[in-house]
Amino acid sequence: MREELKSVDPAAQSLLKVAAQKKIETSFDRAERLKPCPIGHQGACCKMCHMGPCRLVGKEDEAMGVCGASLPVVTARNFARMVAAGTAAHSDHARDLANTLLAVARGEAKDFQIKDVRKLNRVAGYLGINVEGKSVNETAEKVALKFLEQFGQQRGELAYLGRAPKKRQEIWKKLGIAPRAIDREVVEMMHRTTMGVDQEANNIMLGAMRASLADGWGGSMMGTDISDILFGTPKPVKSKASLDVFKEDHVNLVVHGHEPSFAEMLVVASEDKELEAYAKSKGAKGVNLVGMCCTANEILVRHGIPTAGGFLQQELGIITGMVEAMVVDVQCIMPAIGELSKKYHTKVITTTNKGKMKDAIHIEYDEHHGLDLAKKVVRLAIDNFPNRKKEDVSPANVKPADMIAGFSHEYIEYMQGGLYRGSFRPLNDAIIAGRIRGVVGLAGCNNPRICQDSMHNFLARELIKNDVLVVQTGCSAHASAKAGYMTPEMALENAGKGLREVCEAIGIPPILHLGSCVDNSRILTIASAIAEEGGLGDDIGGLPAVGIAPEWMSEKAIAIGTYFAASGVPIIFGAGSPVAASKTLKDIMENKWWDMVTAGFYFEEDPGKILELTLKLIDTAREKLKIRKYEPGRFGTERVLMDMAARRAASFATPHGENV
Ligand code: NFS
Repeated sequence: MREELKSVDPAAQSLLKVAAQKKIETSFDRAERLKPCPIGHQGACCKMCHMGPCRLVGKEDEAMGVCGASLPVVTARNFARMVAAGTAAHSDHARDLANTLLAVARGEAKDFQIKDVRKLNRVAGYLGINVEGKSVNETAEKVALKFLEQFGQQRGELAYLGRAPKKRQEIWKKLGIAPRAIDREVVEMMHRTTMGVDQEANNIMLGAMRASLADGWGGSMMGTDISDILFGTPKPVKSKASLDVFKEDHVNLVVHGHEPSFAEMLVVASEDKELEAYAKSKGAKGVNLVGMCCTANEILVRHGIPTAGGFLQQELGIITGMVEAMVVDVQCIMPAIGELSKKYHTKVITTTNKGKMKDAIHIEYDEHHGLDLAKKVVRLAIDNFPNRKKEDVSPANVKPADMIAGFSHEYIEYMQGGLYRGSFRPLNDAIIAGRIRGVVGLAGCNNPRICQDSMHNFLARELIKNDVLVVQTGCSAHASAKAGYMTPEMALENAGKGLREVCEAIGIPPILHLGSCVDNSRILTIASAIAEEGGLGDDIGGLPAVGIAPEWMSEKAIAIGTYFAASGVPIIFGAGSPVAASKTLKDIMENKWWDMVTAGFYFEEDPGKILELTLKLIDTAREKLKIRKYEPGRFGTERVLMDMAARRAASFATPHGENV
């Protein structure tokens, strides 16, 4: 297949050509070579016990496993297990962060500090912890312990459910899907879907919603909040995105994976003067730290560290021949990079006992010695610089795109009214007036079975053209960043008139980078704030908002999609349906869920149809809310309150000293 059909990113295309010339097989090639099993792909393969695996082919009401399991039950169980796995991934990430917060609070992890005390106090408030008379560390300890309790508590419900609008909480209660504890919901889902337990598809899917809510309003939300407390709440920051952020004259160190705490230490170590001198002694000008996947998003939104992109860039990064070391932790790390690294001088370094890899060096991360370990890794990368082979160096030769990232709930609130009067009023008013047609969360992975970034980029462009405000996370955000869509100027040229005016007035680009995939929780709290601000109903359900993951591949994406639907946001996934085998499942997710949680979950592969459905869902929500009918091109002549230049002059100092 031609490179242009594999990716729309010119840098990726260029590296794919290098791979082809060198006869290096990548995931793009393997996706062509390995056709997915059609039965498993649609959710019709049951391998819950050793009487099978059973392939449930044939008519929906006739297909059956050896035990008698029906097709809807098998499909629902497979889906529910994906939700449980995704929830486990995000939540285990949060657990590690909660332990780090506890260690910091107790003075046992001296390299970290509580960077955002304001956020700590706000979070303490959500958790019902009285901060009066307590030192910062005492509050942090209480918060960390409360968070850890959320995993295994035997009574009650997750504390963060209280952050959802009252109406939503009532819906969850009525359906019996309010999660009790994170671990419990994951364990229960595994139990219910094992051989011979839950035999009713609708009930299994209710369980899946409950487990997913333990992710969205549990693990993911905690992950976001603890990261903000420890490492700082994001605010706009400038950076660059491309496979060409590697520097030929520097030691290139890639940090890839998901958890931010070691990455924070690597940021410090990569700027260490002694290590810089050491790099110079080896013939390099310094150390160039670059991010990949969601770790990239974490250090991008807080420090402006450039990103080499998302999931499908990891092999291509190594193929540039310029990566001295790739440090990985958990999730979305392709096993293929171990073998690939042997063809180059690149060292792959694993950092957690949970995720080891053949052909990698293992340096176990421990927050109690974070900086020392980070320095060890940087030193290792520097030592590897002289091993770089000139003949292997293949830059993509595509200028990295400029970008602005770092829009948090707190910042969006702030920019609509300042530090003490922050609100969502201007945004709500703009939606009510029809300047903004609706809001879309564009998120999720890349998948080598789909031309890389093609759907993300198409949808981002078309949505803003249709006056839809786009918020992005994960690899979807990387796609827009690389395409140069995350600058106010670029995107404003393409946005519809109404949206453009609002963006100029409050000083935001029409495509907002909200962070990593756990930061999808920011979208939940923003949606709650919009609902509570007034004028757009009193629930997340019913808002003119849609979530889309057009190129998904991970179980985590399924957990995210499910918690959004269960929270009232309709969801559309591209890249094929894991429940396609069962019409009953399709009916449950597209129709019954509307009656239960006021949102549906759709699978649609055609990007044009995804766009159409998104706009239809938004317009229907507007109609039901009885707000002004959206009319394209209605706005565009009125006075601009504060243009982008003025807003910039008001300035925000980024951690790297640039003004945004
Ligand atoms: Ni999300 Fe982030 Fe990317 Fe997909 Fe993987 S990196 S957690 S799962 S591939 S968006």
